[in-house]
Amino acid sequence: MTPAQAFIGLGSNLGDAAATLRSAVACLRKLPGSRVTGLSSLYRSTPLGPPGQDDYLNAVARLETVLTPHSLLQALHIIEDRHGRVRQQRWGARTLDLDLLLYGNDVITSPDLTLPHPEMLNRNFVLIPLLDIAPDQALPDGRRVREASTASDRSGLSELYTGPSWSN
Ligand code: A4P
Ligand code: MG
Repeated sequence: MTPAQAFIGLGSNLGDAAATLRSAVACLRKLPGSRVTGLSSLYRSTPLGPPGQDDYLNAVARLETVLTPHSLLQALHIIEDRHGRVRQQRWGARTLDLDLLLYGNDVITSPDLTLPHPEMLNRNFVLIPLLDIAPDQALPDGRRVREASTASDRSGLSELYTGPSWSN
């Protein structure tokens, strides 16, 4: 089976967020039938959502995988759970959030999975790290992410570590 290329958004704003994201990347590297082929810089970002939350740390990873989109999503949920993720308030604080942003050119609208991730083009904390590792990334509709995005400014975003070495 030819592997698909998937992009995963990582976010954390509870506890030692940098350690959590480092550990999450280590888990991604161990996923069966998968290989991490790219990792963005690590960013600090202003929280989107309910007030009173700490800043987030965000990054994006590229994965080559033979897992199906749904089994990959399930694997991401297991990694979230392993890091103490408790689903409470929508957009509320979390130890680890793993979003499947893109999976090849798949377009999916099912109750538990929407692809491409519906908010990815509106969030600079997803777009800027994605463009770090895949500057010419295309969407299923053929447009480039760069052209389709509405959030390529860097307001509220600061690069903490340049390049992928933060995860080592
Ligand atoms: N789901 C559907 N499609 C997907 C997909 N492509 N990837 C479903 C991942 N999950 C997907 O997600 C809710 C349900 O969405 C899941 O059961 C899954 O089957 P969740 O992670 O349990 O809940 P959530 O994260 O609270 O809600 P939501 O709407 O996914 O929030 P987001 O979009 O993940 O946003 N601010 C900053 N600065 N940085 C952040 O990273 N993140 C969020 C969360 C809010 N504010 C933030 C950040
Ligand atoms: Mg989520």
